[in-house]
Amino acid sequence: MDRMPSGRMNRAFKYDYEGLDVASIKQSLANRMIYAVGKDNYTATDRDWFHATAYVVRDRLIERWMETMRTYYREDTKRVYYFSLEFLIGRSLINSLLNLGFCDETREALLELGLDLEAIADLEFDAALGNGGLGRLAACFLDSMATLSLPGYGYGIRYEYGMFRQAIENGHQVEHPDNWLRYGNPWEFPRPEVLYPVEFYGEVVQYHDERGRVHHHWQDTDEVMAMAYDTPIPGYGVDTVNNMRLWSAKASRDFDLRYFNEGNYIKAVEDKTDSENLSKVLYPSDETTEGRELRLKQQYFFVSASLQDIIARFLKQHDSLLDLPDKVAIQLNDTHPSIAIPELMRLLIDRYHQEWETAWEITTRVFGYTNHTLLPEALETWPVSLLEQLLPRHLQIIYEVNHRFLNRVMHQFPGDVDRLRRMSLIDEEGGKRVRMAHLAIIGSHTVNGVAAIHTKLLKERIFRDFHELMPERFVNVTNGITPRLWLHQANPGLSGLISRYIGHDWVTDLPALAELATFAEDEEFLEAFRQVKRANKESVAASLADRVGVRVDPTSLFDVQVKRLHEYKRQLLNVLHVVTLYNRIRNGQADDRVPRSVMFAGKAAPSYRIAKLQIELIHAVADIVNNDPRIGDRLKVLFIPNYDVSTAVGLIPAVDLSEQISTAGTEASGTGNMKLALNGALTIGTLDGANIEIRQEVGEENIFIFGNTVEELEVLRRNGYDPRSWVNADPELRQTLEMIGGGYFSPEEPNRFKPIVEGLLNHDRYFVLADYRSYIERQKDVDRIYHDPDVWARRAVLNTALMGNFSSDRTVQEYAEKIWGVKPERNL
Ligand code: 26V
Repeated sequence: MDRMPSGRMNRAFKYDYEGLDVASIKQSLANRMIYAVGKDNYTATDRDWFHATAYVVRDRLIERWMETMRTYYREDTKRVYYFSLEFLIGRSLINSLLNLGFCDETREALLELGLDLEAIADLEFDAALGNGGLGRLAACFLDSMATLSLPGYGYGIRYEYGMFRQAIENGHQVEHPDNWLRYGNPWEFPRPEVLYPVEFYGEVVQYHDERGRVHHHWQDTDEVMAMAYDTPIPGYGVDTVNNMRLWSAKASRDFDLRYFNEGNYIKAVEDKTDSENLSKVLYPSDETTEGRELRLKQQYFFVSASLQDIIARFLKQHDSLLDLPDKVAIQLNDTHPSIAIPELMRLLIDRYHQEWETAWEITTRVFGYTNHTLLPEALETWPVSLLEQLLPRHLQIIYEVNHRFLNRVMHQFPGDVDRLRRMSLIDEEGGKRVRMAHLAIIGSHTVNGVAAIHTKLLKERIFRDFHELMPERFVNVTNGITPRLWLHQANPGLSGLISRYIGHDWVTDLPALAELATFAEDEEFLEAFRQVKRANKESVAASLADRVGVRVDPTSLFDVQVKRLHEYKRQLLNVLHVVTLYNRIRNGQADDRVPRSVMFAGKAAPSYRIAKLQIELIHAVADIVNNDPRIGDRLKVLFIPNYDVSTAVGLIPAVDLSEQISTAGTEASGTGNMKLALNGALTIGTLDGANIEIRQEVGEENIFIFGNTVEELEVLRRNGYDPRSWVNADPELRQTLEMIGGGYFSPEEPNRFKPIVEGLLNHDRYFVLADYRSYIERQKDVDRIYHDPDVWARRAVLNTALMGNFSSDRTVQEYAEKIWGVKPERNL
């Protein structure tokens, strides 16, 4: 895509826009079944119908896609390139139909053929090319950029295997490969001709030219080819269709020839597999860096190919690379693609013969860097020794950047040696390592956090020195979510209701939901709202009976925590509440409590022992609680396996209570919190991440806040936090811990959960025990409010009504203005 069609093609190519009416769609379905799938009425399976339907949609995307690319070219629009190791897209069929505006027509056409659109759509595999929040954010941004007609391109890797599929066996997580391409991917277009070489290893030699200037030559490298696959990204209600370009590794012919010439055919084929393994699989451990060579190779592979592609596109229309920053903005989604900074320097200097200063000026004007985490173990560093081997020229450039940068710091803060040590790109302790966040900050014009408190903590804590040196570089851009997927598509009942009352504009103008607040006292509206929630809960209850084998009462309070399993997210605190409630019910201290169904879902990183043990604990508690006759329907505990985008879309509309209970100062933003509140769930949460801004919007009365604040935790830490003292002071907490640690939930293996309790008693790094009592109290308030369906419904409505600020349209607009300097393309 994005090639200017030659004049010849322009004249010769006449196409008709494919029709969007029922008759045209029906005709296309029949044609696509025969000519693309190669089956007829008699042999077609439901999956074949999925593919035929996808092709029908795709045909209608392509024309708009090509027109969009031609327009960007013709208008010479400044583009943004979103560099991300992850795009958590999920399914595309319904999304494309809704965005293009012929979902109902397609449903009708299929119905006339005796088929059910929703059943067919369920057969699509999720594109799960991401771990969690960071990857899903990238997908929401693509939707918003297209909807706003912003010229935004996603660049990433076409993993053959996405996020692992989680199975639960005997309460344990078992990982299975996600072979999502097994039946083919109808949305992608392979571009075998869009192919770039990417070099690894080798050595750098210096030479002087006739004018005595030093040049660097990187030679004797291994070469891997990057081949493009393009996926169209349609905007909602507009003709804009943007592009996501993902790279797949292909062996280079050089590779083959070397061994072929030696007559070693088998070795040649082995090597081919080796290099093609590069894009084989997504790394599944978020928030901890593993420091694996293959991961760094993936990063450089996609960054190098993308930059070559971007420069080639630029040079088709421009002569001077000095103008690159006027036409190109690149956003780095965390530090994962930050090797792009030395790579662009290398290309400018070694390939395009720019001076260092010019190259640096261009580079820093092109890049923006988004930080997504405050956890120290998630900040990427790479061993100098690894870079030296794998990317020797880049290491040289990094050293030079560091040298110049530290000189500047030395000038500003003479004699402050410790500051130099802290700010250096090289961490000298315990084997030299390159600090990728420092590289990203120095090499970008703007650094942003993803929620107000997160940005504040970046400035005050982890990047304090950098903020002191260049305060204007740091900005906040609070995350958002796309209302197209997370309300319009996920919750047709609520969407329909909203549109009947206030019209349909909210889909692209989420703040318009505020008008709903005027109906928060309207009996008829409240009743309709309650009925929608009830229907959503019934349908989830039915599917849970299938999927988990537990019957939940649809009138019970649906209390839900869905997110990656991580200690800082504190699923454990939730479990402590469950056990406490269980005890109270058994003791007759909870006769007035409403029935609750507590649901968990989320994946643990395969090597994260404690997180996996927590999954076991949830299952063990569920097993005891759900089968205790004294409890009956008053408390149910469920773990929903294999949480993914589709599961989220199915579940979120049915939730009453959203658990956002991370330790204050640990969750950068959270976006699940937004999805749930938008769908009328009330939040129980800490003053962390975007919870704080959600509280500001929906009002204190409509959210349940508990726990220590960042400042209070700071005091606890300073005074030497002693978790045991909290247990000694709280008999109910003590009983809860004794049950878990003493084998109440694991009678056949009494010590099974000891490590969890020991972790709490000895360190409690995330202050679970310090927040326990206030959490339990807040949960009681939740219960009290839920007792009155009117009061609850009113608060739920206000949540939906007042979440307008958290549309990713707003987020992307802020990036466009504050960081990218791009404008919507008006000619589309
Ligand atoms: C780190 C690593 C380390 C190396 C292995 C693979 C891998 C994959 C992902 C990550 C970073 C995870 C950071 C992340 O997902 N942060 C989340 O970003 C969300 C979007 O900004 C935000 O809402 C969440 O609060 C934040 O945890």
